[in-house]
Amino acid sequence: MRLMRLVVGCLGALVAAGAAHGQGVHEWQMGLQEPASPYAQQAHDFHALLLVIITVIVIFVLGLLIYVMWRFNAKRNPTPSKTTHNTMIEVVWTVVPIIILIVIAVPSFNLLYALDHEEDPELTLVVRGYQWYWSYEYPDQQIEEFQANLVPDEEIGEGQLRLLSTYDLTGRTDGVVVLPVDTDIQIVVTAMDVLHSWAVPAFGIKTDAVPGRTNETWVRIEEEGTYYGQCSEICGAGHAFMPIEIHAVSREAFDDWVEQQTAGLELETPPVLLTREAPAPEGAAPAEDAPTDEAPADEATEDEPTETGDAGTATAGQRLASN
Ligand SMILES: [Cu+2]
Repeated sequence: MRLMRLVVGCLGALVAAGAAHGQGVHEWQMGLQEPASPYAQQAHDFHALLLVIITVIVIFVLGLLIYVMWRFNAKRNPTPSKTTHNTMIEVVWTVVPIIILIVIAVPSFNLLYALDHEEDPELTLVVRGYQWYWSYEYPDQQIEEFQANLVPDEEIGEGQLRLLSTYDLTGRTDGVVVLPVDTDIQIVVTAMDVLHSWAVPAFGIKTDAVPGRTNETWVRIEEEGTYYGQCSEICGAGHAFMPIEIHAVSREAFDDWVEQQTAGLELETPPVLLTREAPAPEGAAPAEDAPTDEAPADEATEDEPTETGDAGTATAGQRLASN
């Protein structure tokens, strides 16, 4: 009884710890990181499905082995059967594995294609792997390539994590990736020297960074917060020391950050903002096909069906509630 209470207490503490941190990493973490995007959730569910399937298979095979050892050992079964063929069993042990593989393949391919690329991204992040740090660039926001280096142990500050937090060695920026939530973000990954891999578990992303080649993936972050990742391709002596730190913020806060990063720069075209029109840079002629001109129009057309859709759901919800 006391043991039972201890186990329940420990489980409760683990759940509480998970809830307190929400996303990212925390001490004594068990299992996978909390999924932060719809497709990370799908990957999570797929993992759970596979766990059930392999557990059932292992228990079934183990049970068969134990039964055979007990029932057909030399003492209990002195004259063994000489059977070599049984059509029924052969059909079953061919068809059942095929069905299991199909059950695994369908969600697997679904997920693979869904994560492959986003048709109409709202934001593009360019990631480059170097020995041994990552660099980031926001082409539409006119934010030039900046470095994200590992924070050395002796310089870890408040709220930073050893081997996971990043800063910009050059001092030009914070050296942290800032991304907006509820936005379809295209992530373009390449490497400048050797193979690296840009992996953020909470996003369900692990994309190889290959020199001379551009790989693509995408994410839609659902919750604000700090997310971490690491290089996941052995790339040399500093492989373990090139972390990824991502601050997910609201779309408004992201625009503020973009304006802050581009303030005082002489830009030919204004940076693309997500929630408002960017002020034209001083002295620059208004660009004819500035992407910012289209953004509000798109939003306006998108808003209408959403509103009616929401109203429809609300009435459906009310109808359900009144029943
Ligand atoms: Cu690397």
